[in-house]
Amino acid sequence: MTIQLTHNIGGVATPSVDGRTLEVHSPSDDALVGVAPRGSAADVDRAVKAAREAFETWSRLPAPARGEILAKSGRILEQRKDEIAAVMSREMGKRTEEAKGDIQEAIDTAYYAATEGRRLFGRTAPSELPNKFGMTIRRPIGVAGIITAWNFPIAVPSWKIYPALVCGNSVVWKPAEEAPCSGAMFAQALWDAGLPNGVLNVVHGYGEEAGAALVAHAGVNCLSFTGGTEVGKLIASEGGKTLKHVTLELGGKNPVIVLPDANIDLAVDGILWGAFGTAGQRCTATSRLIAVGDVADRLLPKLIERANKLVLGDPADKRVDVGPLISKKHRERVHAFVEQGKSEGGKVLTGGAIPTDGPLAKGWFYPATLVDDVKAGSTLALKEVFGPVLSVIRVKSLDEAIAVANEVEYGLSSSIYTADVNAAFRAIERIEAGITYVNAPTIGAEAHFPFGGVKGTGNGHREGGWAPYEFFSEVKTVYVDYSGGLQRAQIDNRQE
Ligand code: UN1
Repeated sequence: MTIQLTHNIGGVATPSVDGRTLEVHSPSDDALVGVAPRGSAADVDRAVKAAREAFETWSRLPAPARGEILAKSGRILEQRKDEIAAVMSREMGKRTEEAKGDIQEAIDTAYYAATEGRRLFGRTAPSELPNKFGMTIRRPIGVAGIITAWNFPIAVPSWKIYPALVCGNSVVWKPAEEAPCSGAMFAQALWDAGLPNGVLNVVHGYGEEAGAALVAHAGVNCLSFTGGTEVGKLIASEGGKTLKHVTLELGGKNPVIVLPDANIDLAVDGILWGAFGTAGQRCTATSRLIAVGDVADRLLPKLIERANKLVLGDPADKRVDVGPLISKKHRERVHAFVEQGKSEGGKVLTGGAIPTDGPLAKGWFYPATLVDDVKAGSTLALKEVFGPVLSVIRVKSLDEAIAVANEVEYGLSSSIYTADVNAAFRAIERIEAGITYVNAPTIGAEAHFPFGGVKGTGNGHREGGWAPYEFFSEVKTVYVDYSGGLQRAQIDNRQE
């Protein structure tokens, strides 16, 4: 049965003003999964107006009361987890187990955000003058525009929407056009939990249309975006024209460094999960294996053997390890990177060919691929692939490994496998990334720690944990002078 979606503006289910729609096809077999309205500037404008109106009452509700609605939505997501995971898996190709993990990340975020409503701390500090009190409080910003990617259709939106709401903002959200059905189910959990009309508005559509309209709209005060680096730069510059606060979560080219003293079997487990989990379609995916000294000779035979055994296929089938890529076009891009890697001297150890037989021919499948002898500085060593492709770069020392790890334009996640605590701490200190794992894969960030990256991965903000509440609220400094007289700072407390 095809899922029919609508925008939700001010609590009203509504088609696009111009009546246009877009289709959602499963990457597993190209079947039609859903039809969503294709929003334009007119729909965004209506949604921003609804959000602005709702802001007036929502922002005045005490933050702990806002938090209670969020907690309830978390409980609803728990009840609906299986049902939502099935839709997510169907529309964007994530394995069911991983789809449940995606939803669990949102549940964790709901409960964290709910209790943040009882913190949203300000500070006090002593005044430099007698009988005067100084403190800060946090105020909501206004309307938050949120634009998210298809690879985490619920977890990543939850990192943005929950903190925005508990801080007292209202939201206009454009979910990814490839995964709007599970996105809509996430929003429904909030509405069913009692979120008042207009506090969260959903406008479906494409980035160039609905997304661009949201970025440009003068009634939107802050923007939070997860997606590609080029689009992120555009959003920062367009949003800057109306002085919007902007937070960006962009690409990655995440390295795992393996030292000769590492536990090889543990490294193999971590590399396989990091590189081929979610078919490599995570911004945290392990994309480069930087093998130090002779470790590659012990590591690669095991990796090849295990990668060969990974089952490609229907993400709803429990026996499957790797689902499809999101689209035919994206698969072409991934394959082109592998071809480019070969032309630059890389050797394909396993994978590297588009399946053409049986049920796999119906979807956008691509096998787990290992490319050895990738040269530092080459295309495959530098560019984000966003697919199940792992480049092996051989180096001589830890110093060289760290230099190679840092040669890319991105800096999201990273990992080192070693038994040497000194080496681990050197890597922690020197790898240019927002996240470093020791003896664990590059994926699997937990909802209550800050998440984000340096360099081309973002613009300095973090999601997750305590960080986003700073972004989604503004500080007000309050001075209360109870001296009964005029006291002049910097002057009356100086005797010269
Ligand atoms: C993303 O790929 O956009 O750490 C987010 C992880 C997940 C989040 C990934 N918890 O891999």
